[in-house]
Amino acid sequence: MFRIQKTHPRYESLIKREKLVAGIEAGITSKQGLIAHGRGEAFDYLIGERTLKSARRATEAAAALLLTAKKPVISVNGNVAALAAKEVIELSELINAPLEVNIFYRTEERLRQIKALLEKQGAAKVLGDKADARIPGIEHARAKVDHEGIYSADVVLAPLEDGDRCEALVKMGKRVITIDLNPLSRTSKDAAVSIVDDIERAMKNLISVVEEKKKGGGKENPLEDYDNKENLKEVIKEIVERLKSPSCLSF
Ligand code: PTJ
Repeated sequence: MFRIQKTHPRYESLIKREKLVAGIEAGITSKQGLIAHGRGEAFDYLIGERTLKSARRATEAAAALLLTAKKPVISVNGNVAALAAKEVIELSELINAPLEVNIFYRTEERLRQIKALLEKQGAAKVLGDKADARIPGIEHARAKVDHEGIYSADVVLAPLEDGDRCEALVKMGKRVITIDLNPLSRTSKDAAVSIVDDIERAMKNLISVVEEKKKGGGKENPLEDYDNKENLKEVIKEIVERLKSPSCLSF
């Protein structure tokens, strides 16, 4: 890993890039993952690299959905594995949900590497290599899933997901929770709950809200008055307000 000085004003952002580069070198992240991350970075810049109020509301709803799910599954791709392996493992333990490696640019070798990484870091159950079921309406290898995992899940946490697959999962009747810095993506629009935030920040917040809820705290029924489309409009309002603020407009 390239050594980044902690004093660098963009330290955290540069470290994320280094983690993704290391992910590529380890055969975990796809090269296309770098491009996807660049798009995410651009949105994060507009957001102000912090968690918006609307993202906190979505996180409350996501935690409630995960805790009331009969069969939740957490989908892990090459970017998520490079940036937030520890956090997805911690969440899977907290909500007793398996992880499923489900990658867009599917190769069996990369799938194996991601599974091995998660297991090495302590994941109890990692699915994805059986690939004994298919998501209907999706072409080629991208459709492959495990029957006991995503295929039969009622709630799927699918961060940084492709729009086609999110739509197909929703058509299967699943409630999809996504984490995506782009509030305009098809995935953000189709999901039941979209957390518009960086994967690392979002996962850390989600873990702490789930922990709080398990102790009986937090908002009582956040799903009751949660409307994902309205919340996405709030995300855009918050971004626009920030861009119009004096701190952004002083050159
Ligand atoms: O490992 P694979 O083969 O499954 O590939 C993973 C990627 C992410 C390359 C693949 O799923 C892909 O191409 O995704 P998309 O369709 O580009 O969508 C990724 C979304 O994630 C985009 O809307 C990005 O803005 C968003 N994004 C990128 N980096 C982050 C992010 N959202 C949250 N946190 C990030 N760090």
